[in-house]
Amino acid sequence: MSHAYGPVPRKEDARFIRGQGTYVDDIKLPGMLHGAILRSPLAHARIVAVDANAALAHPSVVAVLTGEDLAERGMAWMPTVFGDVQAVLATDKVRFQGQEVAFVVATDRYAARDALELIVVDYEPLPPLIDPLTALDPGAPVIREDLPDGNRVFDWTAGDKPATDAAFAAADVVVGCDMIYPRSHPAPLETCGAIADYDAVNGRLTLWSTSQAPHAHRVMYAALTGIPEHKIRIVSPDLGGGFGAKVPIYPGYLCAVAASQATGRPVKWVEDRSESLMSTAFARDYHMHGEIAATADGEILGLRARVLADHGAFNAAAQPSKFPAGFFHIFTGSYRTRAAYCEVTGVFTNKAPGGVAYSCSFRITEAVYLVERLTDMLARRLGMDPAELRMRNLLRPEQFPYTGPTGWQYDSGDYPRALRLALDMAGYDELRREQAERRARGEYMGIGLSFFTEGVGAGPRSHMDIMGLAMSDGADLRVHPTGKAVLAVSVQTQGQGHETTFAQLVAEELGLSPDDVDVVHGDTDRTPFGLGTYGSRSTPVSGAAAVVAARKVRERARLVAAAMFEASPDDLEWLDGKWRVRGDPDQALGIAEIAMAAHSTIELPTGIEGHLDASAVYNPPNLTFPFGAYICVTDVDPGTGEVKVRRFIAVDDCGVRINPMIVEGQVHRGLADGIGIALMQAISFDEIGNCLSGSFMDYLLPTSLECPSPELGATVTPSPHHPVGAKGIGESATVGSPPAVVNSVVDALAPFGVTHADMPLTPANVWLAIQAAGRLS
Ligand code: PCD
Repeated sequence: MSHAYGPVPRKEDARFIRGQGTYVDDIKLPGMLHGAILRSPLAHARIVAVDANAALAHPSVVAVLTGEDLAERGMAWMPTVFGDVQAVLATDKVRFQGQEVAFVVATDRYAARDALELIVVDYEPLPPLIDPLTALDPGAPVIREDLPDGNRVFDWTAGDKPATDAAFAAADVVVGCDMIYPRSHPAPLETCGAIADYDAVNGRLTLWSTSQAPHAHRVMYAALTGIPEHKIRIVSPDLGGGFGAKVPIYPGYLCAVAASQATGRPVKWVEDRSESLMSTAFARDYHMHGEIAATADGEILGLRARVLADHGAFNAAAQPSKFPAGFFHIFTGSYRTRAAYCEVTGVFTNKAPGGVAYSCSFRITEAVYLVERLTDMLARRLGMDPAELRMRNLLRPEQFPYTGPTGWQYDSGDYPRALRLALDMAGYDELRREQAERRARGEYMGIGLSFFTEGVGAGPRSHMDIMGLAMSDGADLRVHPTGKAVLAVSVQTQGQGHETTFAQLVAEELGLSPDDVDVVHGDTDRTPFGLGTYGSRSTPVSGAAAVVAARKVRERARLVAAAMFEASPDDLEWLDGKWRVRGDPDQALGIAEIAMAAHSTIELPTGIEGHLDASAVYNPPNLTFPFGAYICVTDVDPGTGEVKVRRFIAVDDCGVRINPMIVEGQVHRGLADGIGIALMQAISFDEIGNCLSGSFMDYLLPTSLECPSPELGATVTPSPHHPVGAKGIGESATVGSPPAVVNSVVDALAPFGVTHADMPLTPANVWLAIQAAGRLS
């Protein structure tokens, strides 16, 4: 019987709603200095000279670091999470607008900013490379002279080409399209920042920083600074959102470390909004050509895709190292197909580095968008209803576990049930009738579907690592004598409520109240090693570790309880949160009583040293595969191109829900993300590489005005390999919603002959799509 799962109010909210959270920028240390970064105004230029003398003469300036200064410390370049290198402060060239060139340290933040203007940099402009489609042209400017392969980052393929070609040859219909998943940005409300405090006497570095992966970061800092790992403490306090932006380390963090070492004082660096949008991790930027092959009656036979991935100036993608295109090759989505094949080429351009998994489970977002757009196009070509076409091709429940044509093994699913529920909730047939009536009146209403499958919870250590570190996570569980527990985990919440849900996981296993369990995270001195939070992996991996540790505690408690009952452990059963003597359920001991006994002087059975504490390291056997069926209803004004999202129906299946309220909150958030991406957002550049999206005036965040109150539904198909059957949910709605929105808008515009339009579907882009189609109804 579950007693701890359920819509428990979030424990962390008590401090957040009272303004008592502690974010990096709230921390003030005695003698702390402030750093600011001088950034390149040019996208591509050789650095001839940097003159910092005037800045150094500023009365409040304590130090200025240039690339040369860092080079002397061996810190001018840093590793990226994907095994490339990235300039911390540029020495040779600048490679994107906004790149870090110098670091000023002053007694206050304003003086540091002012002094930036006193630094004189002599740049020799170089031709910029902005359009990824020209990156591999013979005459293209070379961005990375340090690498052998010109502007090519990687070539990567997955699937079976001959089998796919054969499937296409056998098809009655082939539909193809070029589509762009634009460069987007996670844009957490709290930007990135750090405070470095180097203690030269003890050789210890304490770094407070906005980090989704404190332990992995510690390994990187150790390699880069030469400070031994056990002398480095990373503290990631409350985070105001992460969304993947806080997975990499950034030059500003390292500048703070070097500056603290140089000045002997703590140094804080916090980026502003424009710096965040222009220089920290972008996401997506996939230029795709997709094709789908089918029979005349709508049976999907094959899929293929060719992708050009714009990686910016350094390959700072954050995803398991054996997968340069992330998990894009899950692009057959939720459908049966005979074969599939994809080719992805990554290129360098003069843009900010990144390629982070902004709510995308490592590029599954791009993959879902591709297959869901193609499925809709196929339906249109065949004159079939898109819901019917999907229903016909969805994997069937009896096919699970299902191994797809590009190698994924989906753990569990009942797809038709989820789609049926979404159609029922939407009143689909009625919506189609309404659409026909409106069309007859010259009103443009769209109904867009998407069905997605994600793979989250990286990952099995046999084939998933980041920087060579296998993706396992530890959990330490201590049970105090009075039965109150403290769980220490390696992952780090950014707002998604781990302090509540992880307490629920432990409480459920031990028959405690979630209030009796505190969760410690975000401090490498107090938590076990693990790879951190992203790719919706906390619940699948670290949550599993917490459950395994709790079950170890429960087994120890069984032995102690047996000694207390003077019974054999085999005669005990765990029932209703207590150990009981089988056949005599009134004889019962809860964890609190057993914990007190384990700490007392009673004689314990051999093999039990005392205490109930336990720890675990969890190596997931597979990813978990959440899925969902989404329906978006839009109204489009063809005169202005304005899109209104009228309704959004979302049925999600993330297996067993620990806290359904938090799960729904995650879905709300992800739907807003997806509406923003589909309708409003792109980090764009002019032809010489000026970033045109450096503020929230140009890079729009969706608000309640653009987002309807979503109508949520749930099905529960437990993961067979997760200890409690849970799958991740954090990114699902961001993955699943953009294609539903775009399919809806394109459906609305069908009478004009519009078959596709690239995101973001801003009023201007919608209007242009109507004009380009050139057919009025
Ligand atoms: N859950 C439950 N149940 C289930 C699942 C889940 O309850 N079945 C819950 C948990 O526990 C948590 C949440 O829910 O609390 C979530 O989870 P998951 O799915 O596991 O996830 P995680 O790992 O925790 O997290 C992560 C994610 C991500 S990834 C992202 S982007 C985003 C999301 O998360 N971010 C964020 N969400 C969020 N929210 C918030 N508020 N904030 C943020 O920032 Mo990446 O890769 O990083 O890009």
